[in-house]
Amino acid sequence: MSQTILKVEGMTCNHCKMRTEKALQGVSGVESVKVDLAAKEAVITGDAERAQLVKAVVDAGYSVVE
Ligand SMILES: [Cu+2]
Repeated sequence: MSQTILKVEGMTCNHCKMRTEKALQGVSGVESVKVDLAAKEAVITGDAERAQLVKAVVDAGYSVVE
């Protein structure tokens, strides 16, 4: 199992945080998700592909800084 850290831009409140978490949890292979709103960081564990994780965040309306 691996860990992926994404820098997420565009989240402004707790609602955004929950939206991002939900989107990431929906990606196949994801075991757990932790989003830190202040740090603009999402920590994902599991065997999901990074590209799929990025797509989920973008589809939710936010962006990922590579
Ligand atoms: Cu918000």
